[in-house]
Amino acid sequence: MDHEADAYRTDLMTITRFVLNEQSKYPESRGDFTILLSNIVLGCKFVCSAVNKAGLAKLIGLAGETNIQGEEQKKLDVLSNDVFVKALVSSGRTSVLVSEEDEEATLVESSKRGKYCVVFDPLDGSSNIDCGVSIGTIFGIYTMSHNDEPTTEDVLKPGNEMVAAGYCMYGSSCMLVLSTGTGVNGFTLDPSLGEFILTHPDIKIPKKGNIYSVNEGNAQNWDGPTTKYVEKCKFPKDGSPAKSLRYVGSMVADVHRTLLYGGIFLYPADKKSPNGKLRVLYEVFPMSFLMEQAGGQAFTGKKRALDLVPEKIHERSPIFLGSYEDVEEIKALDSPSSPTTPPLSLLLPDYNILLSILFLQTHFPISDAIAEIDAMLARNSLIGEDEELMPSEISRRVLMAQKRYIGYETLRRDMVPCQKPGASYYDCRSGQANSYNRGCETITRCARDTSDITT
Ligand code: AFP
Repeated sequence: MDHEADAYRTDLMTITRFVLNEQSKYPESRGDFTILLSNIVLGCKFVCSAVNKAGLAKLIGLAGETNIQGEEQKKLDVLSNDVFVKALVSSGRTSVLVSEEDEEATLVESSKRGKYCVVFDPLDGSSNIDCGVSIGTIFGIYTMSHNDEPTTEDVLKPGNEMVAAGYCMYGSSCMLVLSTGTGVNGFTLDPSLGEFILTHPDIKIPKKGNIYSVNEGNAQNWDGPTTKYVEKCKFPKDGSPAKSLRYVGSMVADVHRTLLYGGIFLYPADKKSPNGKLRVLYEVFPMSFLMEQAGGQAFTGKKRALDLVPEKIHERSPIFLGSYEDVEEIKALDSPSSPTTPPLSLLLPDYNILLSILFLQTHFPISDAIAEIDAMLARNSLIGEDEELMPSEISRRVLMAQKRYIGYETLRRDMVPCQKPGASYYDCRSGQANSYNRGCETITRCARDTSDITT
């Protein structure tokens, strides 16, 4: 008889035992985190049981309310939110709670306050409830940095200040994945014991994966780098196999698969949603925290996701997260120094060559303007060294070069000649513009597409 294997099977590491073990590494710890976590675990067990019974108990269906994002709330959303808010407040270890379902943060009454702030989405992916697809709870935990009255400012902090994050997935099994900042561990609920048991110790995401996960129905509204990346997944030019597409539309399920199998999950910005769809505090941050702890990366399209500093509790951000090398590829596409970034001449609309001469004329003598344009064109090998071209031919070649850049169509829709009297540049239609000065003029640039226009 294999006693050792037997012992292994009977020596069950429950989530509480796991956290107590962790706690014992910090002699000054008073067990507050363990108490907080047990209350989160209780909420997860309750929601798991409610989700399992949903079909039978008629918990699905509209509750007749809409949440603050204007989405229809389901009964299960309402129930899950109530359960978590009550479990967290009654733990006596929290001061500020932010839930996806509540417009305002909950500031816990003084007699029940503790040193933690919890941001959470009690039931993410709720549009999947009715068809029994995996859904989940996502949470992130901050500590209060002072003893004064709690305010929402206490959670408007970058994700890299979170002390723990996790999710619970209500799927074919109920799994809680947790990081307290020292790696990622996965616990599966044993329904007969009612305990989460450590089943996936020290989860590491594969360095590179062969799955990409995105809502491709939004493709017509994506920007250049996103379109280019997804094209690369489907039609790799380096001889590597094409990636498979998997998309549930439930972040917990999509991120869970990404964590275990590798690859990339993206919810990018698009024309309709310039900040993406997913919420920074209780979707982007906790999942980014877990990804980094598992050896992956999370990127917003501009910077490391965990370095974002949210200004509002329900703020959204684009997100690209997953295997280290897959996210590196996205970053390379977005980098301003990337050779794929179109230069100024290629960002201008099709009658650009003349317009750009005019534009430059307002700042430079005409000879400098022409020399500048020649240099820009030569850098892109549009004109051979001995060629002498008419402006119309130059314009035609520029237009063709522009079209080779996937982001060009997107860009054109977004930019219109500026209507302001005396201005000679372009405005963003999106309203997502940053203004800055070039010479004596104010130039408006679109959020991401045209960031290189400053060059
Ligand atoms: P719901 O809670 O409305 O189902 O939204 C789920 C979610 O916030 C996240 O879990 C998914 O990753 C994402 O939205 C799916 O969004 P799309 O339906 O736009 O693909």
